[in-house]
Amino acid sequence: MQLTLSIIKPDAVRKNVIGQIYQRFEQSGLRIVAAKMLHLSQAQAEAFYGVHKERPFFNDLVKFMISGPVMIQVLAGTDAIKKHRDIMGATNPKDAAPGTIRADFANSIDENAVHGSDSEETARQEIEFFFKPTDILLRD
Ligand code: IDP
Ligand code: MG
Repeated sequence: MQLTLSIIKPDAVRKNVIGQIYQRFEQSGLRIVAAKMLHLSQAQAEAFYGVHKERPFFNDLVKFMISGPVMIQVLAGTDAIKKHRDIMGATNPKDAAPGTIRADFANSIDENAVHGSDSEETARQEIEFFFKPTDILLRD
């Protein structure tokens, strides 16, 4: 059993496809064990994406991530981090395999519908960034 952090980004929330993306999680065997909708502040978005602060796209990424509400959830399951990354698809939707979330719901590399943790360490840090341990409701 593993936990990972998922964010449905402002473009996908604007498209009204939260439910369709949740269905992908559930169909792949992942469980939503915590969730909240937030409109991130600039400081929150800058801190969350701090690892990318030297990248040329950082300012645009932050601006996009605060352009509207996001839906944030913790997903649980066997091999959840990789399973989630697999159903998300590649960062650039042009490279994303057919049937992945980004292939079906993202328009561009800048506005690519979803975020997912990429390792056990980032999953732990990213979950902690948004949720208290008591927010996570594990069950069988
Ligand atoms: P990931 O979301 O697939 O893990 P990362 O490399 O961690 O991809 O990049 C974080 C986010 O930054 C991406 O999801 C995307 O929104 C944005 N991003 C990454 N690379 C580029 C780029 O080359 N141009 C514009 N935005 C980018
Ligand atoms: Mg990443």
